[in-house]
Amino acid sequence: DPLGINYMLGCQLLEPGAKSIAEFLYREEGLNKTAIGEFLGEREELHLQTLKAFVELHQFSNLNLVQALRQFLWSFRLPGEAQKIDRMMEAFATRYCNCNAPVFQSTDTCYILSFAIIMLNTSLHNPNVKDKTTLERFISMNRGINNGGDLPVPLLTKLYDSIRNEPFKIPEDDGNDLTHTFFNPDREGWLLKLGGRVKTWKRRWFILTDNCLYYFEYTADKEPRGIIPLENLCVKEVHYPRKPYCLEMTNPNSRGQRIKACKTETDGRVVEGKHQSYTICAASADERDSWIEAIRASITRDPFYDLVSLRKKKIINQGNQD
Ligand code: 4IP
Repeated sequence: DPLGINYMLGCQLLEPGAKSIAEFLYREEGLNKTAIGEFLGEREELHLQTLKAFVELHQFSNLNLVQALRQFLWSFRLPGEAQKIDRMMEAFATRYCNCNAPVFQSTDTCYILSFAIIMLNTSLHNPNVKDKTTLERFISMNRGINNGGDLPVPLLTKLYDSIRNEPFKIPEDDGNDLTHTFFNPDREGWLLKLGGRVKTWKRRWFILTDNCLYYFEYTADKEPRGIIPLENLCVKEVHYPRKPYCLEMTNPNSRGQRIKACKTETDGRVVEGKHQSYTICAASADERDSWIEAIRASITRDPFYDLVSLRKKKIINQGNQD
C-alpha cells in the first residue's frame, strides 16, 4: 500500500469510495506519481471507478489537446503496460471530448491523436531519434482519423508547434517511460552472426527497423540476406566460447522450434530460416548492450502500436460506411 490508502481508510482519515480516493490522489501533494499510475491502472472495479473520477477532476474546457495532455501526463506517471495505458488514454479522451464537445468527431479520434502527439514529442525531443517528424509528416500521419475525414490543418499545426517549442514534462522520469520506449531508435551496424545449422560466424550489416532485424552482406546491398521479425522474441546477453560480447534471441514460447524468419540462399532462393536461436556478437560490451536495448525497445513498442492501429482501422472503416 505505497500510497497509504488502506491505512487511511482503516483510520477513517479517508472516506471509502472511488470519489474520495480520487480526490486524495489528485489533490494531495508529494504522493509518488508512479504509485498513483499503478493504482489507477488496475482492473478491479474500485480502481476503474477511481480512474474515472480522477480524470473527471481535470478541467480541460477550452484547452487544446496538447495543453490537456500536459496537465494529464503530469498528474501521475503512465505505467508501462499496454492495457493499462489503453484504459487511461481512453478515459482521458472521453473526458477531453466531454469538455470540448465540437472539436473531434469521436473519442477514438481524440485517442489516436493523443498517441500521435506523444510519439511526436519523443521524435522531436529524444536525441536517439535521428529522423525528426516534420509538420508535413505529422499532418499526413493523421489523415482520415476524424471518422474518415481530416482534422483542420491549423489545429494540427498549432499542436505540432506547441510540442516543438516545449517537450512534455513527465513525473519521475528515469528514461524508462512510454514516451521513450514508444519510438524505436533505429540502429544499424556491423555484427557477427552464427549460422543456423552450420555454425559459422559471418560478418553482416544489421539494420533494426519496423520491429524487424535485417542483415546484409554489404552496407550498400538492396536485398537483405535475412529478415528476422522480432515479434514474440526475447533478447538477452549470452556467453559464447571465445566470443565475449554476444547476445541471443529466442522465442520463449516455442523453445526447440525454429524461429520464424527468412533468408536468401547462395543461389538466390528465399527460404525459411533454420535457426532455433540467433547468436550475434558485437565488437564491445557497450555495443552489445546498446543493441539489446534497441531490440528490446523495438519489441516492447509493438503493443502500443497495435492499440492505435486497431482504432485507426475502426475509424477509417466507419468513415467509409458513412
Ligand atoms: C552458413 O554457413 C552461413 O552461416 C549462413 O549465414 C547461415 O544462414 C547458414 O545457416 C550457415 O549454414 P556457411 O556459409 O559456412 O555454409 P548467411 O546467410 O548470413 O551467409 P543464416 O540463416 O544464418 O542466414 P542455416 O540457417 O542455413 O543453416
